[in-house]
Amino acid sequence: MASYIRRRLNFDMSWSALALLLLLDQSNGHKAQFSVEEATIDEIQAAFKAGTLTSRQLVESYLHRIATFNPLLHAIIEVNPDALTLADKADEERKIAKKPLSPLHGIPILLKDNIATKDKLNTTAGSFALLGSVVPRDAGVVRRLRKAGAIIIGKANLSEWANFKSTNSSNGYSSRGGQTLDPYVLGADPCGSSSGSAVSPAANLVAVSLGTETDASIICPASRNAVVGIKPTVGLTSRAGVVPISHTQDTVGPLCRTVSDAVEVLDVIVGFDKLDRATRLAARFIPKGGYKQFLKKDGLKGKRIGIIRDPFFTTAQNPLEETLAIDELLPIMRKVGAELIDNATIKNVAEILVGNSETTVLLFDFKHDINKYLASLIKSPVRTLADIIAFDIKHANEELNKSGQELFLLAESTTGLQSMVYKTALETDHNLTSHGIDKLIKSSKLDAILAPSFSGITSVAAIRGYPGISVPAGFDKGVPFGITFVGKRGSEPTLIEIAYSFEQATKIRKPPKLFSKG
Ligand SMILES: *[C@@H]1O[C@H](CO)[C@@H](O)[C@H](O)[C@H]1NC(C)=O
Ligand SMILES: *[C@@H]1O[C@H](CO)[C@@H](O)[C@H](O)[C@H]1NC(C)=O
Ligand SMILES: *[C@@H]1O[C@H](CO)[C@@H](O)[C@H](O)[C@H]1NC(C)=O
Ligand SMILES: *[C@@H]1O[C@H](CO)[C@@H](O)[C@H](O)[C@H]1NC(C)=O
Ligand SMILES: *[C@@H]1O[C@H](CO)[C@@H](O)[C@H](O)[C@H]1NC(C)=O
Ligand SMILES: CC(=O)N[C@H]1CO[C@H](CO)[C@@H](O)[C@@H]1O
Repeated sequence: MASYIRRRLNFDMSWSALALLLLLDQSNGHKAQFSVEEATIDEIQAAFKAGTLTSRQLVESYLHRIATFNPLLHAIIEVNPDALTLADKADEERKIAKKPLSPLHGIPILLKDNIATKDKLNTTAGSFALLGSVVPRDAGVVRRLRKAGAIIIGKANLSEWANFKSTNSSNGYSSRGGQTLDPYVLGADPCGSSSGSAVSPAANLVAVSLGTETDASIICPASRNAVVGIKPTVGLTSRAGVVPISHTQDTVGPLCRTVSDAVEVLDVIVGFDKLDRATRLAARFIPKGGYKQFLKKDGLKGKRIGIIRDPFFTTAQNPLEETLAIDELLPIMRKVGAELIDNATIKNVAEILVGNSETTVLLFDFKHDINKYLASLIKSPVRTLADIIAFDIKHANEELNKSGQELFLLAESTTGLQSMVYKTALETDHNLTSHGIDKLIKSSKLDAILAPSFSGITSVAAIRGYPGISVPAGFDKGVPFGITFVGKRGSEPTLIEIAYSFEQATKIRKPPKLFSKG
């Protein structure tokens, strides 16, 4: 308890220091200039409208911060050489626009390096094996971003191959991009695999970003870098053109400083894509009028939320600190009207966490899906998983320096999607879900469940493509942590109401001191 109170004092001090600096700034008589630090999409759009900011100035500010801080943070693997040209184009379009533009128009967005772009940027999942590969087209989500007028500012560093190469890997490390650092505590684990996608908005190197998740890869880095991560229902966002792990579990989602920013990005990237069959089924979940209508300050009112203490409040890292801190947030949630069902239990959660059905599905999917992705490339140094394995051995100094490739080898030994082993594992995951979380949600009439983000809650959601949202919940010795709300497929409207209301009631995010004026 004592250290938690001490942390709260630090928190207050950093804000007063920041306030003092801002005052000094004004007393210097500097002309008020738009500061990108903590700027939201709505604030940026308001400045565009008022004529006090152009996309070019905005992109220049971010490029300046990237040049200053990225050599240390390694959060960004490549910057788009055309970013300023695209900004000029957006500025021109804004001048002559006859109808309202998308909220993302003229806004720079960073993409995890496993999301394909048909431009000067490489798409490599952080591996030299894909350097020089030429993609056939933009990824489905990128096509939607460009149509909305967003500016692709670069590619984010990641845990190489989205962390499906080795179990002995370092979060945020890729052979091409080096080690991504957590901007709050440089020696802390930034988590992964969407590490750069979380660190970059956290340190205000970009406005907003996209990551991908198979299990934890958006939720965990969002949590460790004090940003909001939305892991959408599988199929809500197209995976076409994304270097895959698993068509069963992969999903693309936003990492942003606020729930509102994340929702504005989500609105643009969701929808049907003929190149990803899962989007056809999930399209029915997209509400008329989009997701912004669910940004309700009183969104927690009347929501029934199950708190899964066992085992998630005990197996998470720094469990005591996080549990105590989260416990202090519960009365705030109750105060704004949430009904918390404490100690709710998912009966078979241990089976999900220690069983191997999830890993089995991923290993079978990976071989099938990565071979399909590689075959679709116009040009590539590698065409099959076997080629990647051989490439890594040949370039061991670069590719096998920090980890092995035992997951690649296990995946290569799988025998295809018709295998009974695969089918049984898929069925096990269905059963674990219907007998577990589904039963709890139904019997306790829950709107969502809640647990620390850095916990197995991500696996409960992952095995059946359920969505989750991580929101900042506190700092432990300076390292951020979040809590995650999970619901059934298509429950994004409810999760957004809950997450936004929680964020507005708690306002826990603060920028990392090392990379801000404070
Ligand atoms: C893509 O990779 C090639 C080969 O290393 C490099 O020359 C090029 O600059 C890279 N593109 C960008 C935008 O960094
Ligand atoms: C939750 O359950 C544990 C063990 O059964 C118990 O010690 C704890 O007091 C319970 N907490 C609440 C808030 O009900
Ligand atoms: C890792 O890289 C360093 C620097 O390039 C090199 O000295 C070392 O031998 C490499 N280690 C392995 C195991 O390849
Ligand atoms: C993981 O890799 C590191 C660095 O190569 C090595 O020191 C360590 O022994 C490895 N651990 C396991 C469990 O393989
Ligand atoms: C899944 O559940 C069904 C019905 O409850 C059962 O018949 C089947 O054997 C279970 N499958 C697996 C793989 O456990
Ligand atoms: C944009 C950028 O800073 N990219 C760097 C990513 O990390 C690699 C490896 O350290 C550098 O070579 C790149 O310059």
